[in-house]
Amino acid sequence: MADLAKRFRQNPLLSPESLNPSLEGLEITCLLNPGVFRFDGKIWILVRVAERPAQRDDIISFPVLDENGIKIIEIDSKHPELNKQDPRVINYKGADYLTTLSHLRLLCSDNGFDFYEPEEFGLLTGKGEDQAFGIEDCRVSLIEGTYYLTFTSVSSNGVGVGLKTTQNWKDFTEQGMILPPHNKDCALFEEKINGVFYALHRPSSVDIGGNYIWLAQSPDGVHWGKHTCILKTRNGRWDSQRVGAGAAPIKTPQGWLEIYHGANAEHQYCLGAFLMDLNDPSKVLARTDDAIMIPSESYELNGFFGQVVFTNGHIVEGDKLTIYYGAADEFVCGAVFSIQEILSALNYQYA
Ligand code: MAN
Repeated sequence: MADLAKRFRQNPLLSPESLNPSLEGLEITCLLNPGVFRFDGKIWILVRVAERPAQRDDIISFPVLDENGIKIIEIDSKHPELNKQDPRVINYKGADYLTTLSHLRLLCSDNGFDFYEPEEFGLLTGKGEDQAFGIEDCRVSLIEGTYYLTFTSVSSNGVGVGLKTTQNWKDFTEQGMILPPHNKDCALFEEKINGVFYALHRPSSVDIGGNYIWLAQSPDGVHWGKHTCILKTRNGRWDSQRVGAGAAPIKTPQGWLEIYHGANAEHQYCLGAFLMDLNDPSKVLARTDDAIMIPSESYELNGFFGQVVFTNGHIVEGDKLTIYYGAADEFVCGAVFSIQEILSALNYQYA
């Protein structure tokens, strides 16, 4: 099947050089995976900013957070107990660390492609032991006048889902870790179904099981239970190794439409879609056989981690779905889809 995305001709919209680092001595390495929402008549993105010091050949250095703020860890790059195969993660003396530290930053736009950083909003940075390696990949869902921010909290304790809520983007209520490790890719439905909050999330299992999408329910949007596995990886296909939800499901007459990412064994990240029953989203009605967006432009193929299109934020206007996405884990880009075209690509007899 063809790639259904109409990429912005302005892509990439933002690159690491577009913003200033949060601290002297750090560089922005990646600008990626924005959460997206409307507020105050504008389109906003809550972008993940991944930073580290300028790298030297002989030393690997990266920031972590402790009670005094940012601390830089330095490791001899030839150390026998260092594994640095993956640009995103290193293993040193048996423990995993991230090569960059991420925070979230607010940018806004009047036209959806020129984004600027308004002065009066602060950075959202990791806080406390469970966010010592940063916070990442935030989904923003607006439910009954409150914005729910679900993001990845990373530390040596593991990778879990944190939640903050806000109404004005200045005062935030910290709701703590709502889904413990290993879990990420959590997107809340933007309305309750039969009085109940619903969320998609992605626990990972190292042994039996896999990187599958689950559905959870909650009476209040903070405490989650009744977890059920709804979408699995498919052997030998574009989504064979991992699947994870994008942003909030889109309500259509046919059902809740979710754009998701899938990765294969070569770590190529593509996008696909599935459809859930309007009344009972644990029923998956249909799924695309093929990917609807495949990394193909140079800014998607080459970057900090190439061959990646990853979305966790979008804007819906009638049939027009504008997704914002991270390309090659380094740039922020945009693309437009027709919702009808995605619905037509769904297979109701999917395997
Ligand atoms: C994976 C990648 C990284 C991310 C970590 C922790 O390795 O998605 O970008 O930093 O997980 O979430």
